Amino acid sequence: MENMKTKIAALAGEKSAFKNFLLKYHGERKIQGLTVEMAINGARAVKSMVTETSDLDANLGIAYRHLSLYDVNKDLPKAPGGNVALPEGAFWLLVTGEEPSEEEVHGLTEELHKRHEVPKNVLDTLDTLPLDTHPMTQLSVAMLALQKDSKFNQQYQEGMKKDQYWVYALEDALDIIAKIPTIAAKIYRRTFQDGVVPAYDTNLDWAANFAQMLGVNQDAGFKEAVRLYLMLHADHEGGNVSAHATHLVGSALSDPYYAWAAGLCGLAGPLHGLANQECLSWLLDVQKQLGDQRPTKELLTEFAEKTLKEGKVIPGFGHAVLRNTDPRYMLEREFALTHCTHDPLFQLVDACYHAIPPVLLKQGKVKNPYPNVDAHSGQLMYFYNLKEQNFYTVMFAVSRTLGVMAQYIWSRAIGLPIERPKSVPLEELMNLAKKH
Ligand code: AMX
Repeated sequence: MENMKTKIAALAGEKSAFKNFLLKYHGERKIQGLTVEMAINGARAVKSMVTETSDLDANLGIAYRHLSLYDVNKDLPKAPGGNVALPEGAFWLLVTGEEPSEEEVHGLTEELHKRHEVPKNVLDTLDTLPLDTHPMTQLSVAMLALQKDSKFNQQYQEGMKKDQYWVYALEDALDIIAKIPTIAAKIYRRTFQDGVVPAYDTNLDWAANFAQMLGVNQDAGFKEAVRLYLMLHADHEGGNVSAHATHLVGSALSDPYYAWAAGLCGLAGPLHGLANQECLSWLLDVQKQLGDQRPTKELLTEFAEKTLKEGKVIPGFGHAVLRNTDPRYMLEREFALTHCTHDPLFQLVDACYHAIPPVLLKQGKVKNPYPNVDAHSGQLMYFYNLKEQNFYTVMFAVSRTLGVMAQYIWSRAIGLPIERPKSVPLEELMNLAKKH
């Protein structure tokens, strides 16, 4: 871990100086004209935040630092015998901006194993919740129950200096990343299975151990699928609801536990993280309606046209920012083409891939007719026997912990201040519009 700390320490001074230079010499420069539409419609695409860890290009998809997801998956260290980049490596890249060596990723995995123990009071707190409590609610409660051990908060109470903020942010980030798989597995096992969590295995990497603790499939393919899932969902810029909520709450110097608990509540929204569970429900519904018929492009075209005529959206297609097929979808598709072409649900996903974009294009109003990651993730989990859709957003959350924690560290390292945009009543917006 010393190596990661040294890298952040070396970069933090440079980045802070750069931020101060921008503020001093270019602070008044206009980068975008604000419009009434931007103020009303959720500040979409308004360049008004700093996120160091990743950047979303409408055509190329997300880049973790300078690397596309294809390059992340190709270049970063793998598990022995595996073909998928380890998510720990993605975290290293998101934090330091550098591709980690095998040794650095191995060291990080070891560090996470050392920190994995979840305090008994947190597990007991989960056990007080009714079993029909949504898994995302359980996860948010557990995150807050862990907060009493925040090192950032302890140090803050003891008068920590500003240049030490990132050091204790990193401490909390590592603790949260280390513990969240056990908490998620506990939530899965108590909500959907017998309540017993398979033993934590320090011989495995972070994702493979999580896959094993879920206890649904001992297949090596499942461990690879979970590595892929956790690597692909780790970060998606700073403006999405969960990343922004984490950043906003963190900007008040609330510690990483408080900040991520807020982010988790945002991730639980149906327009954000919950969308993947809706996609799988839609696919299963289509499968039921098709009955014994093989899913062909022609049948799916008919089905999609019918869905649109009924005034419904087709889940898993389109995106608020992307204007091309989501690379996360393409990487999941490549994985499925290697591991599960015989799966009837994959065959349905494949038919959708070919049939739906032309139907959406013909309709004429959709800005992006291509599939997003949610159109595939559920099929992979379902194939490996993780069938409870209510749990899928927790999988997403375990992964996204990497990105939001990496950014939390950087927000403190470069001293980003409390967020406080100016809001105005609609009438004032009208007055402003008349003036310009
Ligand atoms: N099926 C049918 N209609 C669609 C559509 C789809 N998949 N995607 C967009 N449209 C419609 C919109 O509803 C809108 O119709 P309207 O003008 O009558 O209101 C019109 O096409 C233009 O929309 P847009 O500008 O292309 O998209 P958007 O930025 O408003 O919305 C999104 C983006 C993702 C909400 C939308 O594409 C959608 O509802 N997709 C299906 C749900 C989904 O896949 N969600 C997961 C997104 C990924 C994620 O963030 N996790």
